[in-house]
Amino acid sequence: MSALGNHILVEFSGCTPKIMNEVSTIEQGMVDAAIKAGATVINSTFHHFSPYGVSGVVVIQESHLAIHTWPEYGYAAVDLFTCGDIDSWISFDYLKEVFQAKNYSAIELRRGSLSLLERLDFDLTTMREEAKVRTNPEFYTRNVWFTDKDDNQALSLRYTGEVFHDVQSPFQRVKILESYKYGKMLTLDDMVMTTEKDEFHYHEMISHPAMFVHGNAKNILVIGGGDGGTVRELLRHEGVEKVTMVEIDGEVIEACKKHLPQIAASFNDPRLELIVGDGIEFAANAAAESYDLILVDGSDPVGPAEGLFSVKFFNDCANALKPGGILLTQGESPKFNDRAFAELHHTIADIFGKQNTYVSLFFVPTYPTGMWSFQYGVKGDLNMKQLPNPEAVRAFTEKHNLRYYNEDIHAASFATPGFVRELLK
Ligand code: SPD
Repeated sequence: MSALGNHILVEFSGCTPKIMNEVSTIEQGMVDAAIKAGATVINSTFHHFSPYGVSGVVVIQESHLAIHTWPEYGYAAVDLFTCGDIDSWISFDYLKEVFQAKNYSAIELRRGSLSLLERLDFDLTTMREEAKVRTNPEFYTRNVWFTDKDDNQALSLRYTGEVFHDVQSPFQRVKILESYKYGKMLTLDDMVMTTEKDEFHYHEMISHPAMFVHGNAKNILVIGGGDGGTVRELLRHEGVEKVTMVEIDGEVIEACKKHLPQIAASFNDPRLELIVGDGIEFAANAAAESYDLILVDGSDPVGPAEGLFSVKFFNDCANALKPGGILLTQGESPKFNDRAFAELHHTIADIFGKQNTYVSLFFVPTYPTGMWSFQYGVKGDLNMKQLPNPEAVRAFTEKHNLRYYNEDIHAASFATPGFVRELLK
C-alpha cells in the first residue's frame, strides 16, 4: 500500500536506568539515529524532568523522532515518523544499542494512505528542494532543557547539552552541566545548587550580613558548602582567623575545584581547615561555646542534607556557638517549599527564642521560584536587622567588588512580605 509516511512505534524496555535519565545522551542518540537513517536534522528539543524522566523530539526535514522515558522502569516509548526514502529501522537498531535495551518491540504503520487521499495542486517536491537549500545540515538548533521541579511548578534552564562531570558519589549524583544563560552549573541529584553567573547572590548573602552584624568573628564553622563559594566570601574578611569547613561529599569539592575554580577559589587559604566528613556528627561532638558563627550551607531536605534540618542538629549547633554567636542556615523558599521553610523557622525559634530568630530573603534566578531564604538564630542580644557600621560595609563592598550585598540590601533582606509573616506565625 502506498502511503505518505511511515510510523514505527517502539517499546524499549530493560534499558539502563541511568541512560534513561540522561538528557544529553538521549538527545545525542536520537539526533545520531536520525542522521544514520539519512534524515536531515532541523532542530531538537529535549527536557529532563527532575528527578526522573526525559522527553524530547528531533524535528527532521522528513518529519520527527520523539521519545519519553521512565528511568524507574528502564523504559522508553519512541516514535519514529518519517516520509520519503528514510529507513527508520536503522534508527531503531541504533537506539536499541544506545539505550542498552534488553527487550524491544515495534509496530509499523503506514500513515496517509494514498488510496484514501486526493492530491491537491501543490508542488511539494520543489518546496522540499528549496527548504534543503535553506537548511544547513551541519548546523541545527539544539534545545536541551534542565528542569528542577516539584509536582506543580518548575524552573527550566536551557543548556548546551555539555556534561563536564557526572559521578554517582556514595551520597548523591554530582553533575556539572553548562547552561546558556548562567554558565556552568553544579547539580546534586538533579537540583541546581549553584551556577557560575548567579552564585554571588547566594554566597554574598550567606556570609556578609552575619559577618558585619557580629563585627568580630574569628572562628567560624561552615557545614556543607562543598562548592567553596561560602568560604571564599568569609575569607575576604581579614579578621577571620580560622574557618573549619565540614563537607560530607568529597566528590562535590573535587568536581568544583576542577570545573568551577572561580567558586572553589579559596581552598588553599591557610586559615581554612577542610574536613571531608559528616557535619551532623561534627556538630554533635563540637566543644561547647567554640564558634563565633556557624553557617549551614546544605542542600534541600532530602538525601544527605535531611539531618541538617533536625532539632537535634540545631541544638548541637546552638551548644557549639559562643555567647553572642550567630547561626545561619540555608532556609529554603517560602514559595517553593513553604512547609520546610516554616518548620525550619519554628525549630530555630524553639531553640533560640522567637525574638532571636530572623529570616532574610534574597533572589536566586536559578532556584525554583527565584525567592530563597537564610534563617538565623542569634545567641545573645545582636539584632540582625541593624548594621553596626554601614560605612564599613560600603568600603568592603567597594573593595571586593561585591555584586549583590550592600548596606541597603542588608536592611531590605530582613523585611518580610505579609504572606511570609503568615507562614512564620
Ligand atoms: N534548592 C537549592 C538549595 C541550595 C542550597 N545550597 C547551595 C549551595 C551553594 N553553596
